[in-house]
Parts: sequence; C-alpha cells; structure tokens
Amino acid sequence: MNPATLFQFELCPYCNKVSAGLELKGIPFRKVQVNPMSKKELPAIPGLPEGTKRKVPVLEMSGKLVMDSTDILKFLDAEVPDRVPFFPADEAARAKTEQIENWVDDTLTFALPTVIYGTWLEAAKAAQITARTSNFGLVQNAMVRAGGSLIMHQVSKSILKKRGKTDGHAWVSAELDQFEAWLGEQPFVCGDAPTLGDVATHGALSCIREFPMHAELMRRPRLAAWFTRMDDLRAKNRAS
Ligand SMILES: N[C@@H](CCC(=O)N[C@@H](CS)C(=O)NCC(=O)O)C(=O)O
Repeated sequence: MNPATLFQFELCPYCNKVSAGLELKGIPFRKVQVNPMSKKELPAIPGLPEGTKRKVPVLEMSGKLVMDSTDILKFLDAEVPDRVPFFPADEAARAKTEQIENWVDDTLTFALPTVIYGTWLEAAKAAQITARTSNFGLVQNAMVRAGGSLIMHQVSKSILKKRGKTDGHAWVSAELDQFEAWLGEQPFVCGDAPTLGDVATHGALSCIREFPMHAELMRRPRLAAWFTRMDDLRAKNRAS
C-alpha cells in the first residue's frame, strides 16, 4: 500500500484522531506539519468554495484528498474494512460509538486546549512543541517561541468564557468522568474491540501526553488501563 499523507498540526486533537485511525488500521503514512500561519503546505482542495477557511487535518490517500476528521475516519474504514472495523454491526452499539465521537468533536476537542494552554507553564510548553514541530522559518520560529504562549493562553481563556467554565482541569476531569461512564467495566466502549468512539477519544487525548493532565488521567485505574490498551494496539498494528 502506498503511504498516505496526513497534513496536520502536532497539538490538534482532530489531527490526532486521524493518526489513531491510521495506526489502528495499519495504514502506512507520513505526517506533513502545516505552518499554522501560512498553511502553505496544504494542498488545494478541488471544489472548495473560495474564501472557505482552510483547516487541518487533510488526508491524501489512494489518489484522493479528504478533509474533516470524521469524514477521514469513515473513509479509512471504507478503504480498510476488515482491520479494526470502526462501526459495530449492532445498531445500539453503533449509535453509542457515534455519540461518543460527536462528544469528542463538540466538547472534548474544546476542553483539551484549556489544559494544554491553560496555565502559563502549559502555554509555554505548547509554544515550544508548536515551534519544534511546525514548518517555520527562523524568524517565525523565534516569534512563536516568544509570543506563542501569550496567544495560546488567550485562546484558552476565550474558550473557557464561551463555554461558561472557569477551570480547564475541572472541566476535562468532568468530561473524563463521562467517558468512564460510557466505558463501564468493558475493555472498550462497545465491548471487546475498539470502535470509532475509542479511536476518536484516544486520538484526541494523545495531545495531552506531555502535559500535567495526562498524569491525572493515568491516576484513574480504569481509564489508564483503557488508554494503555489503546496505545498497545496502535503500536502493534502500526505499519512499520
Ligand atoms: N471539523 C473539523 C475541524 C478541524 C479544525 O477545526 N481544525 C483546526 C485545527 S485544530 C484548524 O485547522 N483551524 C484553522 C486554523 O487554525 O486556522 C475536523 O473534524 O477535522
């Protein structure tokens, strides 16, 4: 199989959802870090109305360009249906796993930046990671290292305000309670095998690996066991 190309930002939860899907399916791929300011690496998407905001992730695979993390995961499942099917056959299980993916897109992806950029220390770390992984020139790199944490911290504050929250860690913690309730005592949210909801949640949560919230997550025994299970499966299936 020809390697796919994932155009992404390193700390983008939507992009990390796609990485999780590609790894579980065993699809070889390379990442192209997109410059968040110019987005010059992003390929032109045919048919995209002029003036549409260009976003990551974008996946190039089998001669096609696909955007939007949910559409990309559906596309991957159609391309490689037999390995780790994302959609269970049972209707109720399918509705549950889709509900969890919607929660990832509508809630978790907004809550996570508040524990990635929420405190000055977190924001400084996020700026370093962005500068390290993005395709910046020398001047931009220095600017992001210096000013990125200010902007990121502001982004976190504005998300909290918009969502009527005051404390990002408490918010993410409450969302993790919700995911634990969905998980129950099962290995994965719909039983013995991972489905879309596991892929999306594990992908999005991968963004906080280098941040203090990750340690909080790993202090929850059931969640930590699930997270490690998903990590192991991704490592086992990942195309070399
Ligand atoms: N619904 C889209 C949302 C993608 C999205 O919002 N991506 C953000 C990065 S996390 C983006 O590219 N924003 C444009 C920008 O930063 O200029 C998906 O699921 O892929």
